[in-house]
Order: sequence, then structure tokens, then C-alpha cells
Amino acid sequence: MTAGISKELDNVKLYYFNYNRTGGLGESIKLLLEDFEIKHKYIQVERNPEAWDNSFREELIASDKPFDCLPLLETKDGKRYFCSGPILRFLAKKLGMFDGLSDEDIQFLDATENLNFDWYISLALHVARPIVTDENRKNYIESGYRKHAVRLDRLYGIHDGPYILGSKVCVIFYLSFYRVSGNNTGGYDISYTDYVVYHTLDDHRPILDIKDFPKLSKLVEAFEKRPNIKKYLASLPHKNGPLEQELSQK
Ligand SMILES: N[C@@H](CCC(=O)N[C@@H](CS)C(=O)NCC(=O)O)C(=O)O
Repeated sequence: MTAGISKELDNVKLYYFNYNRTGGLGESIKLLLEDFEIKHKYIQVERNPEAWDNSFREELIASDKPFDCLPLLETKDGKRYFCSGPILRFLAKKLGMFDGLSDEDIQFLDATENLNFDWYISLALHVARPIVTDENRKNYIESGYRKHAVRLDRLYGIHDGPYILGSKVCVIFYLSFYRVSGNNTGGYDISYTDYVVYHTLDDHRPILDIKDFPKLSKLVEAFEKRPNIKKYLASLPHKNGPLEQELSQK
């Protein structure tokens, strides 16, 4: 773990399903943990009645935080935190990550994350077999995803990127970033929303030509230059997001 980061985040566990390499709501959290060198275990649960429905899910329901869903982040002292965006926001807060300079910025971040979540759910609802018809899947792949990409590209243009709140280094943040991490990633101004948006774009690679979306291109370029992200992406054996899986079944 990077020196100075809160002890609370040492040796956390991230639970999610073992869907595939990067698909699903756990991966943006994994990206953030890798980027900030937070020591963690990634526990990928089988999505079947033995491992999930009749066991882990039941255990969660019986607990004092009865969220019956993953992702889940568990700290060393057993505290549990749920839901993709809120887990990222929690981590961002603990890490002193850039949150903007005003409540208006924070609202902008949260609203963008919320729309990104809608996009991700739309992906899941349009590609998941067997609940989706071939026609629905085809419509999504040919054009359905575009409205989300166009919208996010527009939002990434507001602060002129590469990250959602722009790239101006705020002096207070600059100092606090160095205090907590001592790690020059070349992007002091990344926010938690950037992880989820990058991940959604990554999962759309087979159908989305990133060059059509100039602001999102800038995000992908900057994100993939982050040293720990670069290392992590290079360590993955292959790309195998949900769309690749779907397309390979055709
Ligand atoms: N809004 C939640 C959604 C969590 C969610 O529905 N997760 C699904 C997997 S992607 C789940 O746990 N499903 C298990 C079930 O429904 O039994 C988030 O952002 O994490």
C-alpha cells in the first residue's frame, strides 16, 4: 500500500461475482484499489445457489447490514460497505481524492456517476442471455449505446478533461495528495467517477470507436497512462468483457 494511506484501508477484501475478466460492477473498484496500491484480496464468488443464493446472500441478509448484493468491500476489522458508486465514493473520501472545490462540483460528480450507472445497467439489460431477445441485443450494439456515450462525452467537455472535473491542480488538493500518497501519478485531479466511466468504456470496446468521442478519448488516454493502471491492465491475460463474450457466441 502507498505510504500514508489510512490504515483502515490496509488489507481490504473486495467481493464480486466471477463473471469474467472485467465485466460487472466490481471492476471499477478493483481499478481504484490497483491505482492507489491498496493491498487487497479480490474474492470472486460463483453466481450459483450453493455459493451465493443459499449461502453468502443469506448470510448478508441475516447481518446488521442486510444488503443482499455485490460488490461489497470489507475492511480488516470486518466493516462492510456496499454498492459500486457508494463504495468508490467512500474510498475516495478516505484517500482524500479530488472531489471538486464546491458542493456544485460534488453534485456534478455524483450525477455523472449516476448516469454512467444507468448506461451500465442498460448494457447489462441489452446483452445478458437468456433474458434479452436477439433484436434487442442487435439494437443496442448497433446504436442503443450511443446516446449514453454522447451524453458522457458532453459532460466530460464541461471542465475540458481529461478527468471529469478537469485537470487544473488545486493547491490544497495537491498538498494533501502528496501527503497521503507520495505517488506522482501525473493526474492529481482524478475523481471516483472517472473509474466507473473508464470501466464502462472499456467494456464497450468491441462496439464503440472511442475516436468518435473526443472528450472520452482524452479520459481513456490519460487513465491508461497512470503507472499503476498501466501495470494492472498489462497484467491481465486477455480482454474478456461482457460484450466480447456475447459477440464471441454469435
Ligand atoms: N446498485 C448496486 C447494484 C448491486 C447489484 O444489483 N449487484 C448484482 C450483481 S451486478 C447482485 O448482487 N445480484 C445478486 C442478486 O440479485 O441476487 C451497485 O451499484 O452495486
